[in-house]
Amino acid sequence: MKEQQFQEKIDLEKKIEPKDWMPVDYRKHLIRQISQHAHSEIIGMQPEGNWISRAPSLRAKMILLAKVQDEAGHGLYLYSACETLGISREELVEQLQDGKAKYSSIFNYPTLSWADMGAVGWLVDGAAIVNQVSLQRTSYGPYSRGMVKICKEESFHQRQGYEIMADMANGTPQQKEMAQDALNRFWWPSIMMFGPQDSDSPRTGNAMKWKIKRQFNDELRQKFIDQTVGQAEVIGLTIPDPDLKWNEEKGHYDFGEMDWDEFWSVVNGNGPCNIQRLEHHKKAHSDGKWVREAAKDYSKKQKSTETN
Ligand code: BYC
Repeated sequence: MKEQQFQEKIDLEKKIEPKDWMPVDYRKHLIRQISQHAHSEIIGMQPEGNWISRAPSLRAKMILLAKVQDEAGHGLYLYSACETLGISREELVEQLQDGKAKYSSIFNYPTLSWADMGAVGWLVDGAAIVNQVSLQRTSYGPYSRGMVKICKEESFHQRQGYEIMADMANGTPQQKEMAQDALNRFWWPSIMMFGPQDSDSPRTGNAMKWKIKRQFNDELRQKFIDQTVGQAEVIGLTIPDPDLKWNEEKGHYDFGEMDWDEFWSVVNGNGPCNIQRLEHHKKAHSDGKWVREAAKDYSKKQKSTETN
């Protein structure tokens, strides 16, 4: 009965709020997806943080710093949304660090040149927006509201990345080569961010029934490809896919086969930077222990002063 009422509410596009009744599996599904999303934002700071000290101008440095700081903010909104489901921040961090929780595969690729900051903003944030615009309509209230704010900031991120790519593509032949190389390395991992093909996506059934996901992985991937091809053409770069071709009948681009062995290998912890990313997170978390303790003590002290 409760389950039926819950589903009716979802079907009527009403939001589920933290204190509402929800099936155990809906709660678990949300904790998994929102926490993975939060971890992606936090781990995603590393490949870009790598270039803050080497940004080519003060303007570029300020913009990159602001972007990386935004990602930290996104992680915090998402951890807070996840905590409304009855799990603590400590547990979430533990699940990330011991490998039980995932984060986006894309952040296990290295950022080798300044042009990679362009490719990450343009393609990775670009892919994230396509996914997250759709998630603004997710059925869980706190996740949905978090997505609205995050999407606004992601669209600035996407533009800063595209600006870097455009400047480099219009620069010296060597700069153009760097931009093309970054596109070559980030194209396939970016389109794999949308997850496995629908036929291989075990979570999609429940996610769509409960309106946690609002569009299929393949649908979102196609949308991203359709909108990105023209952007590459405008700045004179070539997408590294010989099978990419406009299909007049479908009104979409056809594209080549993704390397699913590579995708699953990265997802399962064997990508080029998986170990490095987690080690870095563990070190930063342990170095920050005194700050967390001091903040807790301070807030305890404040509370006891207020009650006295
Ligand atoms: N990477 O049944 P499926 C950002 C896992 S970051 C790793 O399709 P689902 C940003 C999947 O979790 C953007 N794992 O699952 C930050 C599942 O494993 P489990 C991050 C992946 O959940 C800084 C299994 O494969 N965005 O914005 O229905 C700088 C089966 O897959 C991936 C989000 O996280 C992957 N790419 O669909 C720049 C959005 N793909 O949990 C940008 C929220 C799949 O069963 N998440 N897996 O062990 C989602 O929308 C969905 O979770 C996904 C996957 C579309 C990613």
